Amino acid sequence: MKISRRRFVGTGLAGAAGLYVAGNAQAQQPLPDEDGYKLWLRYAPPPRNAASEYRQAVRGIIVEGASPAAQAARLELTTAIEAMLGTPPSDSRAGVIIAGTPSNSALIRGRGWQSDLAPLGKEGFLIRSTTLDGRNAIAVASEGETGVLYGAFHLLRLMQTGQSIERLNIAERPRLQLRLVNHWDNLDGSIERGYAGRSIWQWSELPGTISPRYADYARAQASIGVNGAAINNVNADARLLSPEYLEKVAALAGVWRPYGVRMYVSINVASPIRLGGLATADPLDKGVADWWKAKAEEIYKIIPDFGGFLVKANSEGQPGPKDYGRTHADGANVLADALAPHGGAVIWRAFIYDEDVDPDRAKRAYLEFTRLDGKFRPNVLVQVKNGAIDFMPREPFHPLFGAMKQTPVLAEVQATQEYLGQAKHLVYLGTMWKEFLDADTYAKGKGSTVGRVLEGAVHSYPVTGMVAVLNTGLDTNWCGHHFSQANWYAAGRLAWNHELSAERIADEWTRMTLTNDNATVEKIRGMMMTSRETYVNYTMPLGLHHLIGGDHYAPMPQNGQAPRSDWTATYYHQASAEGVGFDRSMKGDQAVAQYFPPVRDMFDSLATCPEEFLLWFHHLPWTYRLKSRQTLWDGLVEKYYSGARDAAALAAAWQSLASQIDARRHKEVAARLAIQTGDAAKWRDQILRYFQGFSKLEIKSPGA
Ligand code: GCW
Repeated sequence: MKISRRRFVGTGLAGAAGLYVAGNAQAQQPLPDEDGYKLWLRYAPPPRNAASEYRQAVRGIIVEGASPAAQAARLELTTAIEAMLGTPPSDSRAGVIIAGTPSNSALIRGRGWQSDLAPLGKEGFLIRSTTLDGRNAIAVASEGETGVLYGAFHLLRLMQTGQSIERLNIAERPRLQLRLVNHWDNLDGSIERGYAGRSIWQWSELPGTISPRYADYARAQASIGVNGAAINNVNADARLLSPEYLEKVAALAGVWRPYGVRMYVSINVASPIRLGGLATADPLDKGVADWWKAKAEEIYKIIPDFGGFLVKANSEGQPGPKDYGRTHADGANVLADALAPHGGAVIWRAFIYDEDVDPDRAKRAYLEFTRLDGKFRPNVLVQVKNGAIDFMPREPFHPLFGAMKQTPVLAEVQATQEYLGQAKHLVYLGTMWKEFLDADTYAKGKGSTVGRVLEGAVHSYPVTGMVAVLNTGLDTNWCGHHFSQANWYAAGRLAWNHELSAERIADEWTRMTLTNDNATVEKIRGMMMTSRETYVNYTMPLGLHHLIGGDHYAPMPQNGQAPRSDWTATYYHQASAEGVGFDRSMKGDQAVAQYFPPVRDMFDSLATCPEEFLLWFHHLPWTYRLKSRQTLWDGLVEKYYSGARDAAALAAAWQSLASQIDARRHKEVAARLAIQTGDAAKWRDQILRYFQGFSKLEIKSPGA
């Protein structure tokens, strides 16, 4: 396919080079308005001192190879450097970037780095300072073309964040193999839990019309190392597998291919009935197995590098193998057998919570899946949400991490802030995901962190990965809230390397997206780093969870009516005159026993249970003494008050940066921060008043 030169058409910093000097503390002119479309790939002029270094280092770009992937790398480097530095004069004494693989580039092959490249694989890369014909050069090398592209983006990131590019010797490889996103986009253009406009996939126009946004999407994904996307809602419409839609899917896959983004689709398990006209979708039925085999063949004919199927089955009304008395393993295996000859995978979600399994929703998935461990085909992966309930503002890690010894487990996190202020609140999730990835499961003793489980270092997994439910929509800035872009960015960066710090990721994103001015970056990073704790405090502190109603936005602790008890709030908080919290201790429903012993004991004992999980694991009297010696009631009051106060402080901090950010984005973020500040105070008051109805204790507002 042809790679168009039109990048980020019609938006943002037109002809940015030379318009202003980033590191804008002394800027005289107002910054040009930006709309956020370019995400973190704005390629704004670098800080002045860095720019002169870069100008010396980068006068020319040589990307050998004619494939679409090589073209993509060439185009990215060329347009980025041009945007950052202005059109460089040719200067034979100055430097050049050479990029390629040993097989498509004689200049790379000639360096003899093959043995250094081999362990990095086709997605890993080297970036090294070297020479070419006596001139300084920077080489970006990989065994694979996607690796070259990733290396190019990495080099550009160094420049976008104002770092020196002299004496480079960088070797990177992704820690996880599948770095995926899931879109909960429906075929009618709506998005389940989408807060940034309608779906970016224009189904009615495809395959004839290819929006330039599709390639920009793929570029953004490649820039953070995302290598696959499931395009449609897990509450899946069977029609997606019809020939008509598959042709559209194939067209999109073609746009993504040069950027190393593979296509996955969510399937409806009842497709053999709904599409194929069969009488059953029983996974053990021969006709059903044949139907899936034929469907897989049909798909691979038009999408040869198709990634596989994502499946939500027997969950929240979706059909599944249990409808026929079969297990989740039976359901996954029939699909796995159909995909295996083509190299595809089945990603089976563990988000299931049938009420007949256990009275406690938090225990159900573990009970169902641990007994199936070892029964799945090798090309089946189980996709597990970070916590056992559902993307709450804070959950302990899901006990399935570390418990599946023979089945590879992918982590599912949610960038769409369904329960975290949606696209209205500034909540940076890098810190939340790090808390999760760094949590120690003790599955094989100390150091068995979730991150290490995911990379197959605890139990050896043939395939590894992490997935983010993405927050993109047709809004010009993709994510609704400008700061929600940071969650997309962080999801990719952490899937690439879960050991990166949340702070570093926030720093990178801020520099690339907003400004390189150090003092401003520091302030914004500070806002981002505390934002999630702030959100927890004004919504569900001390281990409270699921205090929500229908829209999952405003907390609704009074919610006691729903088609299922485990969709209410009262089921979870269990507030009464005596106290509050869900007793999952060994004296309660023993959910703690699903964790490995030291973790189980830590959560079980009030002496060691971290207070942020207190009411997740324990039901306690309102007068229970916290570590601070405050009563539980007073402690709760303090949390809610500090949360609302800190939300207001976020808005004030942003206000103080008005001269450092372009007026448009500053105003748009400020408007959302005003909503956040107002809601935080409202929610604090509503929730405390509700619980006060049980505790009958005074709300002593701190500082009041
Ligand atoms: O968080 C819940 C959401 C549902 C979603 C479900 C899931 C796609 O409220 O909207 O459905 O989880 O993850 O399957």
